[in-house]
Amino acid sequence: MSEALPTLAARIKGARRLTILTGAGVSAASGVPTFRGRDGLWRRYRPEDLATPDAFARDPRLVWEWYAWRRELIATCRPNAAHDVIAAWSRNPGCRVLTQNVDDLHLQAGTYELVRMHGSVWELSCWERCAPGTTPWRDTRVPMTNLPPRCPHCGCIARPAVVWFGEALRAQDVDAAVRATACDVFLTVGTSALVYPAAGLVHDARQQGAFTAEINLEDTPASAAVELALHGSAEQILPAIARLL
Ligand code: BJW
Repeated sequence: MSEALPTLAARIKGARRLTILTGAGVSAASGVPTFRGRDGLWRRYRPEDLATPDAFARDPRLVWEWYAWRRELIATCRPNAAHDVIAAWSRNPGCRVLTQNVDDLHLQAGTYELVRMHGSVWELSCWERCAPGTTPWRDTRVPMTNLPPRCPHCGCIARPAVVWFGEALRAQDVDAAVRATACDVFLTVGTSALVYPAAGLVHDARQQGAFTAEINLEDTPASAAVELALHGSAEQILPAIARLL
């Protein structure tokens, strides 16, 4: 670790194009539960019961109760030191931030050039895909009453504007993420590197010649593929790197 921090800091300092991919671990210190970690959400709930279009079709109220509960929890959370460092770096030209997180804490921290690959729990869209309702709208009500909420355009059921398993990511987000793999340094932070297409980006970046690094509490499938795998918490390591720049 002692050598690794200055090495990564020097790479970041020398990079014209820096891309950062984040996952739930970046928000863990803010109090947002991860999915697969030690108190992760998938330890208590089955993804197929709650985070698929089939689950929503079967029981929209149940799925909405889960999202309403998560929204209440996230509403009490604030960005942590990891979000703050990433937001500061994002103001440098050539820095792009890709997040799988739906909590919007990167936005709250003031991150520029942010791609929210899996959407946001604070946005809704029309389940029936009526034309105006395919553009997500913001709804930050906490607590949510009268579940499930309705589409303001057609009156049908609304859904969380997040990407569930088996659903395609928005084309513009995939395009932006793929473009961002053409970079000098690709840093993957706080993600289990299990969920595609996000998990494939670090490999694409490396193939194009980027220096790749990972920050995580533990090894992931990406660890063996990156040049530098740093074990530790994002909220400690990122500020430590920022101090070296
Ligand atoms: C810390 C820390 C600290 C803790 N500091 N670290 C290719 C191969 C295999 C499968 C597929 C494939 N392509 C597609 C698939 C299927 C599927 C998939 O990937 N399945 C795998 C699980 C096998 N992918 C999809 O279905 C995607 N869609 C798709 O590809 O569509 C194709 C298509 C095309 C055309 C038509 C139709 C379809 C969609 C994936 C959507 C994922 N959605 C979720 C839910 C979002 C909504 C919600 O939040 O409710 O996104 S699932 C969940 O996982 C959420 C997350 O964004 C995502 C990733 O999780 P993340 O962020 O990595 O969190 P964790 O908990 O897994 O890990 C946390 C990490 O942090 C851990 O490693 C900790 O150690 C670490 N950590 N504290 C640093 N303080």
